[in-house]
Amino acid sequence: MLLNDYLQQQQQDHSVPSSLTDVLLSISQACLHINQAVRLGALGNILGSAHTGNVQGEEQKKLDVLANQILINTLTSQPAVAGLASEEEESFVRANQHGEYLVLFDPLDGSSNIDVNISIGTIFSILRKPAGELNTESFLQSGRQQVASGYVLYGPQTILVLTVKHGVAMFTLNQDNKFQLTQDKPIIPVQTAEFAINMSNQRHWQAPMQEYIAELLAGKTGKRGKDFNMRWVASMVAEVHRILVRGGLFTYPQDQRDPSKPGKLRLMYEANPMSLLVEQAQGAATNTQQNILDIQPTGLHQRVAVVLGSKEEVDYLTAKHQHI
Ligand code: AHM
Ligand code: MG
Repeated sequence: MLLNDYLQQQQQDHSVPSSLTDVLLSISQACLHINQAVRLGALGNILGSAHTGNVQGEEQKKLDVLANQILINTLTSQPAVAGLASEEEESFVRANQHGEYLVLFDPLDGSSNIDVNISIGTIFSILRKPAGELNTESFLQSGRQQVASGYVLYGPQTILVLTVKHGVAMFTLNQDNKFQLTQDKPIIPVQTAEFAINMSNQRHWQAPMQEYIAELLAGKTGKRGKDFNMRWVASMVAEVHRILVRGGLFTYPQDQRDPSKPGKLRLMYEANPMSLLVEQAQGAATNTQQNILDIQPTGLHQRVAVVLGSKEEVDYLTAKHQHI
């Protein structure tokens, strides 16, 4: 089944509005353009730095800038879109006056992996536009309010994963350059023996995280009584995809370096859309103090600690944080 047919079925079975499916189709079109650029790499002159910085002072790669522009161009001409917010833009972007939806995105996630040909992705989140004048507050809705979210993974295969809040669907880009349904309603196993964390930050972690990872590393001979395996791709899209396929725990924790930055990942462009997918696949997502989807945002570019994946493992780690 192709993406179009899947979305039509969602309209019929779950009354998903046709305007929402239009937005999702526009996002998928934009991602096909991004995919073409990714596949060409050096031949498309898309590798390397753009020699510019984004709003958060991070160096932008050429592909960050290109992917951002492709999404903005495509979505501002989609009538159902009222406004956009991007990890790469300081303020929101106005689209169509009568649009019903707001689209928030990280155009190119995993930027440090672009030049070395390791999986990268695009992450998106869709909210309803509240009534009245469009302003920054219109976007500051909790993750629970999302009507859809998803990502496109530019890996060995190009894969689109989305939810319209009736389970998760995974599509693989076929030879005709169309997204074809390859897995419907994946379920994340509740238990796991695999974790993902950037170990180089260990000295900065808070005590509960130190204790938790030490238990995992102790393996069979430690408190947990089993061996754990570790993965770290440094592309959240690839990590979440692995967890949707075979389970696991992913965390980018808050650490002691800068108290004004609770974590590296962004609530609106990364944590919320991924948490919705994980929850729709029966996993869990938390900042260790509350469900990520219940956080009331205070800023477009706000950061958050993230723990997500197999439910029992997320609950185990969360319990360790209850006494700090
Ligand atoms: P980006 O949006 O600038 O690419 O940063 C987000 C990425 C995530 O995909 C990934 O989990 C994390 O940053 C990796 O960070 P680190 O390089 O510190 O391991
Ligand atoms: Mg990014």
